[in-house]
Amino acid sequence: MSEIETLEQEALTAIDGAADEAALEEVRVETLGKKGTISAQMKTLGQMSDEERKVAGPALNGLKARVNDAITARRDVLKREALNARLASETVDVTLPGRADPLSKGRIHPISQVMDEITAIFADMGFTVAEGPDIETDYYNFTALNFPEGHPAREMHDTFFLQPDADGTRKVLRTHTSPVQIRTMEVQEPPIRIVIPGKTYRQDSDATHSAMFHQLEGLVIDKSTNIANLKWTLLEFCKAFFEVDALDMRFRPSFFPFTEPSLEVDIQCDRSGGEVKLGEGSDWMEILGSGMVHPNVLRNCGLDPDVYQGFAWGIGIDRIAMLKYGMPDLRPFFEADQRWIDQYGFRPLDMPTLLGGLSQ
Ligand code: 2NL
Repeated sequence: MSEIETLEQEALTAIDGAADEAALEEVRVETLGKKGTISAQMKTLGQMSDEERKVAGPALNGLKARVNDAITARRDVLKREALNARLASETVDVTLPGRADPLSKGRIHPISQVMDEITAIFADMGFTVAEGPDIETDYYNFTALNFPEGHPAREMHDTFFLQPDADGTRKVLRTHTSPVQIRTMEVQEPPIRIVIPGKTYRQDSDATHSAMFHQLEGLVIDKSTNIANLKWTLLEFCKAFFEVDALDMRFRPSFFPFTEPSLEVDIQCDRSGGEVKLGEGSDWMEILGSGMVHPNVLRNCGLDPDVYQGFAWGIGIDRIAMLKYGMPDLRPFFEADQRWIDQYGFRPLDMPTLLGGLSQ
Protein backbone atom coordinates (compact mmCIF):
# COMPACT_ATOMS: atom_id res chain seq x y z
CA MET A 1 0.00 0.00 0.00
CA SER A 2 1.36 3.43 -0.87
CA GLU A 3 1.97 6.02 1.83
CA ILE A 4 -0.98 8.09 0.58
CA GLU A 5 -3.31 5.12 0.74
CA THR A 6 -2.09 4.36 4.30
CA LEU A 7 -2.68 7.98 5.36
CA GLU A 8 -6.15 7.90 3.80
CA GLN A 9 -7.08 4.62 5.50
CA GLU A 10 -5.91 5.90 8.88
CA ALA A 11 -7.72 9.23 8.46
CA LEU A 12 -10.98 7.63 7.34
CA THR A 13 -10.87 5.10 10.21
CA ALA A 14 -10.27 7.92 12.72
CA ILE A 15 -13.11 9.97 11.15
CA ASP A 16 -15.52 7.03 11.35
CA GLY A 17 -14.50 6.40 14.95
CA ALA A 18 -15.01 9.98 16.12
CA ALA A 19 -17.81 9.76 18.65
CA ASP A 20 -18.69 13.45 18.74
CA GLU A 21 -17.86 16.76 17.08
CA ALA A 22 -15.01 17.48 19.50
CA ALA A 23 -13.32 14.15 18.67
CA LEU A 24 -13.84 14.82 14.95
CA GLU A 25 -12.22 18.22 15.30
CA GLU A 26 -9.19 16.52 16.86
CA VAL A 27 -8.96 14.21 13.85
CA ARG A 28 -9.16 17.22 11.54
CA VAL A 29 -6.31 18.97 13.37
CA GLU A 30 -4.22 15.77 13.34
CA THR A 31 -4.66 15.33 9.58
CA LEU A 32 -5.45 18.62 7.83
CA GLY A 33 -4.29 21.02 10.55
CA LYS A 34 -1.07 23.04 10.14
CA LYS A 35 0.99 20.32 11.84
CA GLY A 36 -1.24 17.53 10.62
CA THR A 37 -0.07 14.36 8.87
CA ILE A 38 -1.48 15.32 5.45
CA SER A 39 -0.13 18.87 5.74
CA ALA A 40 3.30 17.39 6.51
CA GLN A 41 3.08 15.37 3.29
CA MET A 42 2.07 18.52 1.35
CA LYS A 43 5.26 20.19 2.63
CA THR A 44 7.39 17.42 1.10
CA LEU A 45 6.20 18.49 -2.38
CA GLY A 46 8.77 21.34 -2.30
CA GLN A 47 11.71 18.97 -2.14
CA MET A 48 10.43 16.73 -4.97
CA SER A 49 11.59 16.74 -8.55
CA ASP A 50 9.13 18.09 -11.10
CA GLU A 51 8.40 14.53 -12.25
CA GLU A 52 7.65 13.31 -8.73
CA ARG A 53 5.59 16.40 -7.95
CA LYS A 54 3.41 15.92 -11.03
CA VAL A 55 2.31 12.56 -9.62
CA ALA A 56 2.38 13.28 -5.87
CA GLY A 57 0.76 16.76 -6.13
CA PRO A 58 -2.63 15.69 -7.56
CA ALA A 59 -2.56 12.54 -5.43
CA LEU A 60 -2.07 14.54 -2.19
CA ASN A 61 -4.67 17.14 -3.25
CA GLY A 62 -7.09 14.32 -3.95
CA LEU A 63 -6.35 12.84 -0.51
CA LYS A 64 -6.86 16.21 1.16
CA ALA A 65 -10.19 16.72 -0.65
CA ARG A 66 -11.49 13.20 0.20
CA VAL A 67 -10.51 13.50 3.87
CA ASN A 68 -12.08 16.96 4.01
CA ASP A 69 -15.31 15.60 2.45
CA ALA A 70 -15.32 12.67 4.87
CA ILE A 71 -14.93 15.04 7.83
CA THR A 72 -17.79 17.27 6.56
CA ALA A 73 -20.04 14.23 6.03
CA ARG A 74 -19.18 12.82 9.46
CA ARG A 75 -19.81 16.22 11.07
CA ASP A 76 -23.31 16.33 9.52
CA VAL A 77 -24.06 12.87 10.88
CA LEU A 78 -22.74 13.73 14.36
CA LYS A 79 -24.70 17.02 14.38
CA ARG A 80 -27.91 15.20 13.52
CA GLU A 81 -27.23 12.49 16.12
CA ALA A 82 -26.50 15.10 18.80
CA LEU A 83 -29.72 16.95 17.94
CA ASN A 84 -31.76 13.74 18.04
CA ALA A 85 -30.26 12.83 21.42
CA ARG A 86 -31.12 16.27 22.77
CA LEU A 87 -34.64 16.12 21.39
CA ALA A 88 -35.10 12.70 22.99
CA SER A 89 -33.75 13.75 26.39
CA GLU A 90 -35.43 17.15 26.50
CA THR A 91 -38.92 16.15 25.40
CA VAL A 92 -41.71 18.13 27.00
CA ASP A 93 -44.56 15.97 28.28
CA VAL A 94 -47.47 18.23 27.48
CA THR A 95 -49.80 15.94 29.43
CA LEU A 96 -48.10 16.80 32.75
CA PRO A 97 -50.10 19.10 35.04
CA GLY A 98 -49.10 22.77 34.89
CA ARG A 99 -46.71 24.00 37.54
CA ALA A 100 -48.68 25.64 40.34
CA ASP A 101 -48.15 29.37 40.55
CA PRO A 102 -48.46 31.01 43.97
CA LEU A 103 -51.91 32.38 43.16
CA SER A 104 -53.38 28.99 42.35
CA LYS A 105 -52.02 27.53 45.60
CA GLY A 106 -54.46 29.54 47.72
CA ARG A 107 -57.39 27.66 49.18
CA ILE A 108 -60.87 28.67 50.27
CA HIS A 109 -61.59 27.62 53.85
CA PRO A 110 -64.42 25.04 54.06
CA ILE A 111 -66.44 27.44 56.22
CA SER A 112 -66.24 30.16 53.56
CA GLN A 113 -67.10 27.54 50.93
CA VAL A 114 -70.17 26.33 52.85
CA MET A 115 -71.29 29.93 53.53
CA ASP A 116 -70.97 30.67 49.79
CA GLU A 117 -72.86 27.48 48.92
CA ILE A 118 -75.73 28.26 51.30
CA THR A 119 -75.85 31.87 50.16
CA ALA A 120 -75.96 30.72 46.50
CA ILE A 121 -78.94 28.46 47.24
CA PHE A 122 -80.94 31.21 48.93
CA ALA A 123 -79.90 33.83 46.39
CA ASP A 124 -81.40 31.53 43.76
CA MET A 125 -84.69 31.63 45.72
CA GLY A 126 -84.67 35.44 45.71
CA PHE A 127 -82.98 36.21 49.04
CA THR A 128 -80.43 38.99 49.45
CA VAL A 129 -77.47 38.96 51.85
CA ALA A 130 -77.47 41.28 54.86
CA GLU A 131 -74.60 41.97 57.24
CA GLY A 132 -74.06 43.77 60.52
CA PRO A 133 -71.50 44.41 63.29
CA ASP A 134 -69.93 41.65 65.41
CA ILE A 135 -69.99 43.99 68.44
CA GLU A 136 -73.60 44.66 69.41
CA THR A 137 -75.64 46.40 72.05
CA ASP A 138 -77.59 44.41 74.58
CA TYR A 139 -80.73 45.79 72.94
CA TYR A 140 -80.08 44.32 69.46
CA ASN A 141 -78.65 41.05 70.72
CA PHE A 142 -81.32 40.36 73.38
CA THR A 143 -84.03 42.88 74.23
CA ALA A 144 -85.39 43.43 70.72
CA LEU A 145 -85.42 39.63 70.29
CA ASN A 146 -87.86 39.21 73.16
CA PHE A 147 -85.36 38.11 75.80
CA PRO A 148 -86.89 39.65 78.95
CA GLU A 149 -84.55 41.62 81.25
CA GLY A 150 -82.86 39.17 83.67
CA HIS A 151 -84.23 36.17 81.78
CA PRO A 152 -82.11 33.00 82.16
CA ALA A 153 -81.90 32.70 78.35
CA ARG A 154 -79.43 35.60 78.41
CA GLU A 155 -77.10 33.55 80.61
CA MET A 156 -77.71 30.49 78.44
CA HIS A 157 -75.95 32.29 75.63
CA ASP A 158 -72.69 32.51 77.63
CA THR A 159 -72.19 36.03 76.36
CA PHE A 160 -68.83 37.77 76.03
CA PHE A 161 -69.24 41.26 77.53
CA LEU A 162 -66.96 44.17 76.65
CA GLN A 163 -65.69 46.71 79.21
CA PRO A 164 -68.49 49.16 80.19
CA ASP A 165 -68.95 52.31 78.06
CA ALA A 166 -68.94 55.80 79.68
CA ASP A 167 -72.66 55.41 80.45
CA GLY A 168 -72.04 52.09 82.21
CA THR A 169 -73.65 49.89 79.54
CA ARG A 170 -71.71 46.94 78.24
CA LYS A 171 -71.58 45.99 74.60
CA VAL A 172 -71.48 42.30 73.70
CA LEU A 173 -69.99 40.08 71.03
CA ARG A 174 -73.15 39.01 69.23
CA THR A 175 -74.24 35.53 70.31
CA HIS A 176 -76.22 35.03 67.09
CA THR A 177 -76.67 36.91 63.81
CA SER A 178 -80.29 37.84 64.69
CA PRO A 179 -79.39 41.50 65.49
CA VAL A 180 -78.91 41.97 61.74
CA GLN A 181 -82.55 40.95 61.12
CA ILE A 182 -83.70 43.46 63.75
CA ARG A 183 -81.68 46.22 62.07
CA THR A 184 -83.11 45.25 58.67
CA MET A 185 -86.73 45.17 59.89
CA GLU A 186 -86.24 48.62 61.47
CA VAL A 187 -85.34 50.20 58.14
CA GLN A 188 -86.83 48.05 55.37
CA GLU A 189 -90.48 47.94 54.42
CA PRO A 190 -91.63 44.28 53.90
CA PRO A 191 -91.54 42.10 51.91
CA ILE A 192 -88.19 41.09 53.40
CA ARG A 193 -86.20 38.08 52.24
CA ILE A 194 -82.68 38.08 53.67
CA VAL A 195 -79.95 35.68 54.73
CA ILE A 196 -77.23 36.69 57.19
CA PRO A 197 -73.97 34.74 57.20
CA GLY A 198 -71.48 35.70 59.88
CA LYS A 199 -69.34 35.12 62.93
CA THR A 200 -70.96 34.63 66.32
CA TYR A 201 -69.45 34.27 69.80
CA ARG A 202 -70.25 32.29 72.94
CA GLN A 203 -68.15 31.54 75.96
CA ASP A 204 -68.41 27.76 75.80
CA SER A 205 -65.48 26.24 73.96
CA ASP A 206 -64.61 22.55 74.14
CA ALA A 207 -63.80 19.74 71.68
CA THR A 208 -66.99 20.34 69.71
CA HIS A 209 -67.57 24.06 70.39
CA SER A 210 -65.39 26.99 69.44
CA ALA A 211 -65.84 30.35 71.23
CA MET A 212 -66.09 31.91 67.77
CA PHE A 213 -68.36 30.05 65.39
CA HIS A 214 -70.41 30.73 62.28
CA GLN A 215 -74.10 31.01 61.70
CA LEU A 216 -76.35 31.66 58.81
CA GLU A 217 -79.76 32.99 59.67
CA GLY A 218 -82.64 33.80 57.37
CA LEU A 219 -85.73 35.93 57.61
CA VAL A 220 -88.88 36.25 55.51
CA ILE A 221 -91.53 38.87 56.34
CA ASP A 222 -94.65 39.50 54.29
CA LYS A 223 -98.41 39.82 54.73
CA SER A 224 -99.27 36.15 54.23
CA THR A 225 -96.08 34.32 55.14
CA ASN A 226 -96.87 31.04 56.89
CA ILE A 227 -95.44 27.77 58.23
CA ALA A 228 -95.99 26.01 54.87
CA ASN A 229 -93.65 28.59 53.29
CA LEU A 230 -91.12 27.89 56.06
CA LYS A 231 -91.28 24.14 55.48
CA TRP A 232 -90.97 24.41 51.69
CA THR A 233 -88.08 26.86 51.88
CA LEU A 234 -86.08 24.74 54.31
CA LEU A 235 -86.81 21.48 52.46
CA GLU A 236 -85.68 22.98 49.14
CA PHE A 237 -82.57 24.30 50.88
CA CYS A 238 -81.65 20.92 52.40
CA LYS A 239 -82.14 19.07 49.09
CA ALA A 240 -79.93 21.59 47.28
CA PHE A 241 -77.26 21.75 49.99
CA PHE A 242 -76.90 18.00 50.52
CA GLU A 243 -77.33 17.38 46.77
CA VAL A 244 -80.13 14.79 47.07
CA ASP A 245 -83.39 14.68 45.07
CA ALA A 246 -85.63 13.71 47.96
CA LEU A 247 -85.31 13.98 51.72
CA ASP A 248 -87.60 13.34 54.68
CA MET A 249 -87.77 16.19 57.20
CA ARG A 250 -89.09 16.22 60.73
CA PHE A 251 -90.22 19.33 62.61
CA ARG A 252 -90.07 19.09 66.40
CA PRO A 253 -91.61 21.65 68.76
CA SER A 254 -88.93 23.69 70.49
CA PHE A 255 -88.41 27.01 72.24
CA PHE A 256 -86.64 30.22 71.25
CA PRO A 257 -87.64 33.56 72.81
CA PHE A 258 -87.87 35.15 69.35
CA THR A 259 -90.15 32.65 67.59
CA GLU A 260 -93.61 31.25 68.28
CA PRO A 261 -94.13 28.49 67.45
CA SER A 262 -90.49 27.31 67.36
CA LEU A 263 -89.51 24.30 65.30
CA GLU A 264 -86.33 22.25 65.42
CA VAL A 265 -85.66 20.66 62.04
CA ASP A 266 -84.21 17.17 61.60
CA ILE A 267 -83.35 15.47 58.33
CA GLN A 268 -83.49 11.80 57.49
CA CYS A 269 -80.20 9.92 57.72
CA ASP A 270 -78.64 6.48 57.93
CA ARG A 271 -76.01 5.81 60.60
CA SER A 272 -75.85 2.00 60.13
CA GLY A 273 -72.55 2.15 58.18
CA GLY A 274 -69.46 3.87 59.54
CA GLU A 275 -70.45 7.25 58.14
CA VAL A 276 -73.67 9.28 58.19
CA LYS A 277 -75.65 9.07 54.92
CA LEU A 278 -78.23 11.80 54.41
CA GLY A 279 -81.54 11.30 52.62
CA GLU A 280 -81.56 7.55 53.40
CA GLY A 281 -82.44 5.32 56.33
CA SER A 282 -84.71 5.81 59.32
CA ASP A 283 -82.52 7.87 61.67
CA TRP A 284 -82.68 11.65 62.21
CA MET A 285 -80.08 14.38 62.39
CA GLU A 286 -80.74 17.84 63.84
CA ILE A 287 -79.84 20.41 61.23
CA LEU A 288 -81.29 23.81 62.18
CA GLY A 289 -83.70 25.76 64.35
CA SER A 290 -86.60 27.81 63.01
CA GLY A 291 -89.98 29.32 63.77
CA MET A 292 -92.55 31.99 63.09
CA VAL A 293 -91.25 35.40 64.18
CA HIS A 294 -92.66 36.26 67.62
CA PRO A 295 -95.23 39.12 67.52
CA ASN A 296 -93.21 40.98 70.19
CA VAL A 297 -90.16 40.96 67.88
CA LEU A 298 -92.25 42.39 65.01
CA ARG A 299 -93.63 45.07 67.33
CA ASN A 300 -90.12 45.94 68.58
CA CYS A 301 -89.20 46.66 64.96
CA GLY A 302 -92.25 48.81 64.30
CA LEU A 303 -94.14 46.15 62.32
CA ASP A 304 -97.80 45.45 63.11
CA PRO A 305 -98.21 41.68 63.80
CA ASP A 306 -101.82 41.93 62.61
CA VAL A 307 -100.53 42.98 59.17
CA TYR A 308 -97.16 41.25 58.89
CA GLN A 309 -95.88 37.85 59.83
CA GLY A 310 -92.80 35.91 58.94
CA PHE A 311 -90.49 33.03 59.59
CA ALA A 312 -86.85 32.80 60.53
CA TRP A 313 -84.22 30.14 60.95
CA GLY A 314 -80.64 29.69 62.07
CA ILE A 315 -78.03 27.15 60.92
CA GLY A 316 -74.72 26.41 62.56
CA ILE A 317 -72.24 26.51 59.68
CA ASP A 318 -69.28 24.79 61.30
CA ARG A 319 -71.12 21.57 62.15
CA ILE A 320 -72.89 21.42 58.77
CA ALA A 321 -69.51 21.90 57.00
CA MET A 322 -68.03 18.98 58.96
CA LEU A 323 -71.08 16.91 58.04
CA LYS A 324 -71.02 17.67 54.33
CA TYR A 325 -67.28 17.28 53.81
CA GLY A 326 -66.67 14.42 56.24
CA MET A 327 -64.39 16.20 58.70
CA PRO A 328 -63.98 14.35 61.98
CA ASP A 329 -62.85 17.24 64.19
CA LEU A 330 -63.92 20.89 64.59
CA ARG A 331 -60.71 22.23 66.15
CA PRO A 332 -58.49 22.27 63.01
CA PHE A 333 -60.97 24.75 61.46
CA PHE A 334 -59.25 27.55 63.36
CA GLU A 335 -55.66 26.28 63.68
CA ALA A 336 -54.40 27.62 60.34
CA ASP A 337 -52.48 24.39 59.59
CA GLN A 338 -51.26 24.48 55.98
CA ARG A 339 -51.54 20.67 55.62
CA TRP A 340 -55.16 20.75 56.75
CA ILE A 341 -56.17 23.55 54.38
CA ASP A 342 -54.38 21.76 51.49
CA GLN A 343 -56.49 18.69 52.28
CA TYR A 344 -59.88 20.27 52.95
CA GLY A 345 -59.67 23.67 51.23
CA PHE A 346 -61.38 24.58 47.95
CA ARG A 347 -59.86 26.05 44.79
CA PRO A 348 -60.53 29.78 44.51
CA LEU A 349 -62.13 29.74 41.07
CA ASP A 350 -64.49 26.84 41.80
CA MET A 351 -67.21 29.21 42.95
CA PRO A 352 -70.37 27.50 44.14
CA THR A 353 -73.26 28.03 41.73
CA LEU A 354 -76.45 26.04 41.40
CA LEU A 355 -75.74 25.64 37.68
CA GLY A 356 -72.21 24.31 38.13
CA GLY A 357 -73.12 21.92 40.95
CA LEU A 358 -72.42 23.41 44.34
CA SER A 359 -69.20 21.76 45.42
CA GLN A 360 -68.12 19.69 42.39
C1 2NL B 1 -80.45 27.77 65.99
C2 2NL B 1 -81.71 28.54 66.02
C3 2NL B 1 -82.81 30.38 65.09
C4 2NL B 1 -83.89 32.43 64.52
C5 2NL B 1 -82.75 31.71 64.76
C6 2NL B 1 -84.69 34.72 64.36
C7 2NL B 1 -84.33 36.02 64.17
C8 2NL B 1 -85.26 37.00 64.33
C9 2NL B 1 -86.52 36.70 64.65
C10 2NL B 1 -86.84 35.39 64.84
CL1 2NL B 1 -84.86 38.63 64.13
N1 2NL B 1 -85.93 34.43 64.70
N2 2NL B 1 -83.77 33.75 64.21
C11 2NL B 1 -85.12 31.79 64.63
C12 2NL B 1 -85.18 30.46 64.98
C13 2NL B 1 -84.04 29.74 65.22
O1 2NL B 1 -81.64 29.72 65.30
O2 2NL B 1 -80.42 26.73 66.53
N3 2NL B 1 -79.44 28.27 65.35
C14 2NL B 1 -78.21 27.61 65.26
